[in-house]
Amino acid sequence: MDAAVLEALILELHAIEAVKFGSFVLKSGITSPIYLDLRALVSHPRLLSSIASLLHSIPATRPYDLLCGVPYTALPIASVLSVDRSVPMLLRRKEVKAHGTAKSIEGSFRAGDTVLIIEDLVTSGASVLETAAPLREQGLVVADAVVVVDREQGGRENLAANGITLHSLMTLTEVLTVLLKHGKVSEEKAAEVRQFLDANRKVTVPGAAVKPKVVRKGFAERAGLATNPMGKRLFEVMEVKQSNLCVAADVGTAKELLELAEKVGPEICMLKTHVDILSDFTPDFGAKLRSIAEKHNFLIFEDRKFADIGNTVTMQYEGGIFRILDWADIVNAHIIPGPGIVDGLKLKGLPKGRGLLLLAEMSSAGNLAHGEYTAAAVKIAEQHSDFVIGFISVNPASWSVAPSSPAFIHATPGVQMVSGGDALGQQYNTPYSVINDRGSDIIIVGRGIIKASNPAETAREYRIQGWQAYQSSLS
Ligand code: 5BU
Repeated sequence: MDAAVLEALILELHAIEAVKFGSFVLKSGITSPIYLDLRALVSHPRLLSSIASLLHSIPATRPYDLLCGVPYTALPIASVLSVDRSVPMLLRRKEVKAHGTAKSIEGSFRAGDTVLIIEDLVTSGASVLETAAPLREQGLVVADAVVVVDREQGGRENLAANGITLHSLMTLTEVLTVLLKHGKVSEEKAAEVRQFLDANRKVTVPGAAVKPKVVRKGFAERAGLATNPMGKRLFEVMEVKQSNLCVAADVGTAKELLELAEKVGPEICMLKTHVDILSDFTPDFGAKLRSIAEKHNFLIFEDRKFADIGNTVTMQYEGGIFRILDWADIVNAHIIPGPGIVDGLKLKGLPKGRGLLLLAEMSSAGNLAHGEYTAAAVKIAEQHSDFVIGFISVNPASWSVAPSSPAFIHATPGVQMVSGGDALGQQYNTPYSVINDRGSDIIIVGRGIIKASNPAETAREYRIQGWQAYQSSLS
């Protein structure tokens, strides 16, 4: 955009108090010295209209058939653009009705149509992704998002990691520079905003270690190649439910876990448990969970991470209070003790038709599972392909020794809509980057879903993102 036009626009936004300085608590919980609120635009039709036409003048990476505004602030902007340029619009419902037609997208479209997303502000990119997910679920293509202001807090990178190119009229830095030039903000406040921006950029570039995109066989075809019945079943469930989502049910009680399993059950191929964190565990837990798993057709994966000698793990698997063998379809094991651990688990698990995942990599910062260690996991898996169904992997596309059979499945923890991490070393990548760039098959999501205000709806969004990423890696 022309510098003079940009300058005038920023001054107008300031004049209508769409840009404010002070101390504001943002949706993410962080305190910001600058606040942008474009809701005021509805009271200024001329400005609204010029913003809409400026957004229209941004070239998208591919031609689009439809527009969709992110609810709610961007809806008037999208409507004006739609009317001005005669481009039909879609409406994404923020709250999907549980009854009636329960449509999440309103308006006419055909699968394969391309939709341009319109948004007022982008911080992490999460809101754009929430709108992209149900559009993509309907078979619509989302390649570009145009926004008025990019807050430069990782949104561009997070959207790119989900296959969406972000285009903005202006960045927060540009807003600040113009307002400073015109004396609308003090040097002192401007320095505070700059400091805030530097401290909150959160730019993890997911592309840093990204390999060429993985091209793989479909899950249905891989089901036919699986030698272990549980591995075969997992592929089949994934194909039938169009889900490569595993929810990590890290809640404190069996009661909460069973409730969560009911809620997210329809969206998942697998539920991952840590049975030893349940304070109210009773011996009937397994039977109760299995009946929910049967009802919603998902597998149960107890993330037990066995790590002892063969003889000990047979007892840990079958006995004790938890009797994991009775109810968990799948368990996992470290390979640190050597192949004897697999022999031990197989002794108990194989006759019951169970499957095993080997920990080839981990998601936490500074972990030691890489290189030779990962290669050793592959070797052990190949020697026990009757029982080992695959791996806990983080970036299988980067492995120097890849498993020879596509029957082995990769499941990856450390997944959220936005890349980043927690305070204790967990590292997150996006569903798109995990499946499409890193070559994994299943996304394992814990807090991204269980801490959401609506876990069922959020699980649906993760399922769609994971499935779309997988589909795009097929072609
Ligand atoms: P989160 O809330 O999405 O960070 O939960 C991740 C889950 O996956 C949690 O249950 C971990 O115990 C589990 N996990 C992991 O995060 N990283 C690993 O390398 C392995 C398991 Br193995």
